[in-house]
Amino acid sequence: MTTTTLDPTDRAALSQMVHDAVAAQPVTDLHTHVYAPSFGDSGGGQTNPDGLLLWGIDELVTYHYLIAEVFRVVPPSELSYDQYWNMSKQQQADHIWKHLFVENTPLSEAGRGVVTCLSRLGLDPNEKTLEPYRKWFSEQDADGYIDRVMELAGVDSIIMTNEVFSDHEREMWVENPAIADDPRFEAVLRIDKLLVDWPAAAHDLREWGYDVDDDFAGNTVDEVKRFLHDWLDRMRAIYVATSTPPGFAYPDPDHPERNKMIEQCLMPVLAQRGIPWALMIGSKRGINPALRDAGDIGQKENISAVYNLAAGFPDNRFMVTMLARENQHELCVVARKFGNILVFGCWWFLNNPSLIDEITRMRLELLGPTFAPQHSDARILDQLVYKWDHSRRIIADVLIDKYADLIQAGYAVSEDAVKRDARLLLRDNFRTFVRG
Ligand code: FIX
Ligand code: ZN
Repeated sequence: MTTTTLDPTDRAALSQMVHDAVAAQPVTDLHTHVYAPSFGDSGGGQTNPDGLLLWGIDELVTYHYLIAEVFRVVPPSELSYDQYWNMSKQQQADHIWKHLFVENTPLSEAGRGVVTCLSRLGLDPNEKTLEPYRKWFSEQDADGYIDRVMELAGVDSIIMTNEVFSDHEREMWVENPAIADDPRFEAVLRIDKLLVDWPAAAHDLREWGYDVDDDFAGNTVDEVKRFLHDWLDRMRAIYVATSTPPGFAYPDPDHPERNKMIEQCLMPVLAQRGIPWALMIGSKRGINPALRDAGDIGQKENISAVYNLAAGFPDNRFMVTMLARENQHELCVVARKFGNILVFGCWWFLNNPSLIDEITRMRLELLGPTFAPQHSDARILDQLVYKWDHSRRIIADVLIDKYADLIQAGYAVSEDAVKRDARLLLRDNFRTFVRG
């Protein structure tokens, strides 16, 4: 039991104590798009282009955030979208490296992230071409590299996003139900299509042997529940996730089948199994479809769906993240009213230092240490290194100010308390919430 309490006037000691505690705390990365190597390794030297595990310099540099950014430097009038997409992955990476990292300064968060990754891996981030990095990455093996990245990032578990409505991924699960038996990874059942496009999802379920009707008649409710149980069992999923459609509402008078899906299928199954539903609210997909994954935006959504669900299903638990900066304060206020809500992450376009600082400060002031401040949303394994390096520093800086305010008010801040709070914020709030 370390009962060191701080000299209230010693800000430097406080700062060191908090940064050390946050840096040392293993984090469970509760939402990523990173896959175990058993899903196919397309990283390093591009061994398997159909693999779902992405890593290495060409993947890092062609992250969809950077694709969007390079088209601001070299607009489609100079290099059309088709010309870009017809390039090889290496040619795409060379194009981005030249225009965002060599001829311009990588001042964006996604740009700085690549620099942080390379530096933390012990490489010089100032190379004029990608060849030196390609050589280094070609000498790494996926399994050992995963361990190295997790160690550098301080990540104790990589929580995947497993897309049951992706034919490519679903077939892997059907062929090999043990595909995710890798202690470094845990699975999450992602079911957007069930909520976003029920008729299309119903067609898929019928193809897979579930007796469902578009109008929810007959055995539909029982069969959707069977589908959910089957995949929750197969994946041993620790929660179910949905990126909700624009204008998401609950209840939604214009989408009676969505209300039924939630009320009669999803909520009963998740309550019975004691696992949460992660609501990811505020994306608007494909406003520039030529950019593919980079073509989405975020928009303000109606907070009433969140409090109607939390109030309407008190036996269910809801992880909630919202994509619009404008939704953050009201989400905190709603979470104050419902203990079955876990607010999490600075999602996607909020995953920038200025907004992580603002949002984390707001959350601590309204919720205390009862939320999960961040997830990486990494699509490429190596990104864990920069996303957690950057976020840990900001979370620690915000905590320092909050502890300083407390000390100023006369509260004795101990090293144990600081370590406990870091443990709650970076791992245990989430772990406790998914266990229920
Ligand atoms: O819906 C999601 O899980 C989003 O995070 C992704 O669709 C998005 O492309 C992303 O990776 C954001 O960081
Ligand atoms: Zn995501």
